[in-house]
Amino acid sequence: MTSPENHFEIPPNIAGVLGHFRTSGSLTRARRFGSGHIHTTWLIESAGSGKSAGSDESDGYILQQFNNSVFPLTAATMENIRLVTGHLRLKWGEGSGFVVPQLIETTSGGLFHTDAEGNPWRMYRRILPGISYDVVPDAPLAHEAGRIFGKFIADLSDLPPEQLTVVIPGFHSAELRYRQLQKAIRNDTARRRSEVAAEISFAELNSDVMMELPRRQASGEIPVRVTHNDTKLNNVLFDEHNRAVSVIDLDTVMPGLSLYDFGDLVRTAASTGDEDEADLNRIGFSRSLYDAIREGFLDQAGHLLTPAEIALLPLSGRYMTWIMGIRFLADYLNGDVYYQTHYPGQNLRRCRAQFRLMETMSM
Ligand code: ADP
Ligand code: GN1
Ligand code: MG
Repeated sequence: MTSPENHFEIPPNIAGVLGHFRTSGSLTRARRFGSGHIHTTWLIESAGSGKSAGSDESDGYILQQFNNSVFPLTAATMENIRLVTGHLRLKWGEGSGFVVPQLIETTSGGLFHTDAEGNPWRMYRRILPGISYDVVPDAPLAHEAGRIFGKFIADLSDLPPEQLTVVIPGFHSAELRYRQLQKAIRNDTARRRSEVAAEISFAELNSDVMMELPRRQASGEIPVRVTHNDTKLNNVLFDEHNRAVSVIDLDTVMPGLSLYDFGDLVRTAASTGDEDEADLNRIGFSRSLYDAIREGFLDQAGHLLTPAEIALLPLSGRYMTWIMGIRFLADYLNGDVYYQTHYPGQNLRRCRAQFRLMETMSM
């Protein structure tokens, strides 16, 4: 289970930022939260921010310093989220058992606040209990995760993809990611190339097979849909009975392929190890977890998917695992400039774990 309470600290600028949002109740505490690799996330605890007026329930908020190096189209990214959450809210209402992340407006009615240094901030209502997992504990939980991401695609299938801005072009393009890796190898900015000869070979060896998916997309066999595009397991929130109740981290929701969503969930929820597991013997693909994810996903989205999409589900797990492996490798070569890292060599460990997982995959 993800331990959200990383460490306690209140930077001086947080209080100032909070004043720009329409919060209720008194805000009592701020602490770093979650295990995302992109934004800097704070849990803001409050007394009396419960939904009913006068309630002294303490449910709090999630405040994020938004990473606008990764998402330079900040306003368009937030607008995509507004559109998607508005659409989902029509279907995931009270009593549905599902919770749509709710943005908190700024005092001027905007979706984000820009501080004096030019950093964007945004805020959500905290979803409780909001349990997330980095590694899947059992098959029923993998099934739940498959179901909610299948439901996500199905419930957004009547939102035309062209209404969303492509906020990161080529986000899951094998061609683009491979070119970026080759550039990182050529530049060797951090002078680490000689350390990673084996990983570079592995990436190259698998590149041809991976181009199958873009080829099939280019031939028009796979439809473009509104997809989440960052469906790792810890972007699902569970309740205390391990029911999947919400999908978070909506920044990358844009036109994409169902196979990206299925594949990234397979990468993170059919693996027996952590994304950065150092002991490669602890990493393995679990066929029973894969089957559970597939069953849950198809239970909700099966009626939508074309025969080509269904036939490519097994490849999608390898595809997304390869994509993430080469992205971690490129970031390692570039000197760890994209993903947040918590110790030296973490990106290399992440890359090795992805490649090990690929070697153990049999679907
Ligand atoms: P990143 O893009 O950095 O991964 P996320 O949006 O996924 O950022 O948020 C990081 C973590 O914060 C999540 O993994 C989750 O634990 C927590 N979190 C985010 N939004 C909420 C929310 N609305 N309610 C409860 N927890 C949340
Ligand atoms: C990032 O935001 P987070 O930590 O959920 C990344 C994903 C990767 C993931 C790997 C915008 O996701 O694409 O799959 O790390 N998000 C972005 O753990 O690059
Ligand atoms: Mg996340």
